[in-house]
This record gives sequence, structure tokens and C-alpha cells, in this order.
Amino acid sequence: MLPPLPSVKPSPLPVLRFVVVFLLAAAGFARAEPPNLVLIVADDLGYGDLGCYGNESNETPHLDALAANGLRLTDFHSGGAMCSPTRASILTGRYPQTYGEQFDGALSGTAQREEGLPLAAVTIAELLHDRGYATGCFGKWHLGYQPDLFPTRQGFDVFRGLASGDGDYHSHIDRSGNPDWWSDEALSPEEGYTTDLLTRHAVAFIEANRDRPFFLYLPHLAIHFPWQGPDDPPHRRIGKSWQEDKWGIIPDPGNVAPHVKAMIESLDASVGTIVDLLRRHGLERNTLVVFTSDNGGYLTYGKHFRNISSNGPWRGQKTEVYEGGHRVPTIASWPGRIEPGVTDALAHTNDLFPTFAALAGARLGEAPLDGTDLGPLLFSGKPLPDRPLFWRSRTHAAMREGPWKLVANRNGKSAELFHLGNDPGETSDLSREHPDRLRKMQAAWDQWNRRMNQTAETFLP
Ligand SMILES: [Ca+2]
Repeated sequence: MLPPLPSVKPSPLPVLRFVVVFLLAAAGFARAEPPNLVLIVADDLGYGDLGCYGNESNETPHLDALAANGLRLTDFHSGGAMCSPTRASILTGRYPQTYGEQFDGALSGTAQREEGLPLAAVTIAELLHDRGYATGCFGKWHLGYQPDLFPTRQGFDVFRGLASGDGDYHSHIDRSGNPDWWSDEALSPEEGYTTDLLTRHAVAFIEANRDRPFFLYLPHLAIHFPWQGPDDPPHRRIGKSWQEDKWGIIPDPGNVAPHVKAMIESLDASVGTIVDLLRRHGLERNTLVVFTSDNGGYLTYGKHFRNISSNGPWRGQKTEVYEGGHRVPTIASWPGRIEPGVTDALAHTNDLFPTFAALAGARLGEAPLDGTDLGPLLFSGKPLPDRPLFWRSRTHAAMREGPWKLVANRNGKSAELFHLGNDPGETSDLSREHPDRLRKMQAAWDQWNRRMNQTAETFLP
């Protein structure tokens, strides 16, 4: 006689299994459809150069619409006050000095022609490429002049544009008199105005990759000198140094603004073209668009050039670590995901890497990043964690902690302390009134600086 069967209760397992399968399917679906990422970086565009940031002369309807439909950031900072440092920060999520003191400033096309972002640095393009994204870089690289340091060696499937810090917008000749217009790793001259050419390549990239996730990195040359609008004449020719004459043909150096206005409006049209294309292909609701600038604008340059850019209410300009040098216009837009508005949350170009990586589903774990994921701010309006921010130029140190800003000459001869909440224009040095805070911030900067120097040693060639 067989033993009686044990009483059988309905097993919860099938239900659990259903839930697990459902969750996996949902997760799988999410993994199969990560959002497209479009990062448009203007060059030397000041905080006050766009209509949506208060400019009353430049017509920027497309960027104004992007801001009206997205989140406009009023306390967003570039990793440097010049081109190369910020590009290193954007692409790697780490302070530029992580890679050495050459990133205290812009990489020179003569003295630093062999230097660039180390290939050992992990870029967001490499991370996204490994996760199945198509990756395209169209624009100004300025992280290495030699093809073995180009975007194609740093995770980008395709590159069109210029390697150096500035090329003629019509003849595409760099400051040293070399042709500087590339397709991947080969010189590949093209005719056309730089902003329009880059836009055309970006459009082709989106068209070709619209059925898969893509990362479009569009670092425009505009509005860096030479100050040439689409209707201004070409200036540079091959075989001559333009170092002493690098600004373009400016009939009235006292008033550069009309040329810059044409460049800004061309840049604005490019943004309009990209946004319109995303909309027409039904990609708008699965694409995060971020627009920012690599540093503040020039108000004046040298003895002659005046009335160039606007940094709004902020003190200083490009190359300086007062706010005008590194507080930059920044817009994030994703219809249906980002609630339109304005935020004064403190954010930084280091934050773009972790933000994009999280959206692509990457687990960063112990990855050595200096930024924070902006997702909670962008998608839920949550505050970001408090953290100090640091800058280092060839001559100056700066630090931000809450409303406090330290600006010190690295020769040790001067240190200023400002309270941006009460004194946004950095006009009243409070270092004598708050010596303890000054010392504390200087010590924190010194500690950060030591960490940078130690890390940089690990990236030596
Ligand atoms: Ca720049």
C-alpha cells in the first residue's frame, strides 16, 4: 500500500515565477530601449549670450524653445575655464587635472602637439559603445592633435571636424597654418561653413542610426574665434602661422558683437535642425538633449577687441576662475520625462558621464568618477547631494562650497572669499571677516590638488 500523499498546498512558485518573468521582461525591454543621448557643446558661449539667459540682441528662438520645454540650469559649471580641460571633464566624468597639469589650460597646437587625453582614460563614448550605442563625434576635439589620440581611439565610431582649438570657419585652416578638417583619422577637406557642415554630419548620423540607441556628441566650434559669421570672409591660408592674427577679419575691433551674433544665430539654427529632426522621426520622447558651453565668453581680448560676448551678471571671462569663466548656459530637454522649468541646483560637467551612464543602464560601482548622476534632479526634481567643486588653471585655484567661493592665486600672494548668495558679482572679498572659512577651504583645495597630482602620475605615458 502506498503511503498517503502529503497534502498539497497550492505553490506560490508559479505566481512568483510569473512575477519574475514579467520583471525580467520589463527590465529586458528597458535594456533594449535605452534613450538616445544628444550632447551639444558650444565653445566660449557666455552665460548671457542666449535670449533664454537674458540676451536682448541675439535671436535664439530654437535654444529658447529648448529651454522653455526643458530644464534651464542657472548654476551649472564647466570643468575648466578653457576648452581642453572641460572636454576632458565632459568625456570622462573626472576633473581634468586627473590627467595631468597640461589640462590646467588649453592644449597648445605647437608646444603640446603630441599630447592629449590619455587613451587609458575611460570615456563615456567607450562605455556607451560597449553597451551597443552608435557613437558619433562631430566638431572640435581639442584632446589630441595626432590621429592616434582622436575620437576614434576614444570610443567614437565616427569623427568629422577639427582636431585643434580653432580653425577658420570657411577655409578650415588651423592657427599654425595646417589644414584641419578630418574624417575619422584622415584629412578630408570639405567646403562649407563649419557650423553648417557639423550639423549636416550630425543629421546624417541620426538618420543612419535612428533604429538603434545613439550618442551624438556635437561639440561646435562656434563661437570660438576666428569670429566669422556665415557671411564673413575666409581669413586663413595654408602655410603661415596665424598665431598673431588669429581672430578673423574684424573691421571694427571695438565691436566684435555683430560677428558673434551671426555665429550664435547659426548655432541656434543648428540646434533647431537637430531638435526638429528628432521630432520628425518620433525620437523626441526617447532622447535626452543636453546643451552646454565649454567655458565662459570673452568680453574683451588683448588691447583691441571689445564687446564680444556676455557673461550676464557674472564677473570675469574665459581663462579666469571667477564665475564668468566657468558658469555656463545649460539646458536639458526630454519631452515627457523632464518637467519644464528653471533650477539653481549646483551642477558640473563632471556630472554628464554618470548621468548618461545611468540612463544606459550601466552600474558604475567603484568607478572613480568625480561627478554625480543628475537623473534625480532632471526627472524627479530632487535636490543633488551637497559637494564641493574645484577648479585649477595655470595661475589660479578656485573652490565652491555651498554659497561660498574661494579664488586664490597659485603663487600664494592673494586669496579671496566671496558669498555668492549675497554677492553674486564677486565684488566683496570676505577673507578678512572669515579667516577660518578661508583656511578650511584652502586646506580642502590643497588636499584635492594632492589627489589630482597623485592620480595624474598613474596616467603618465
Ligand atoms: Ca572654449
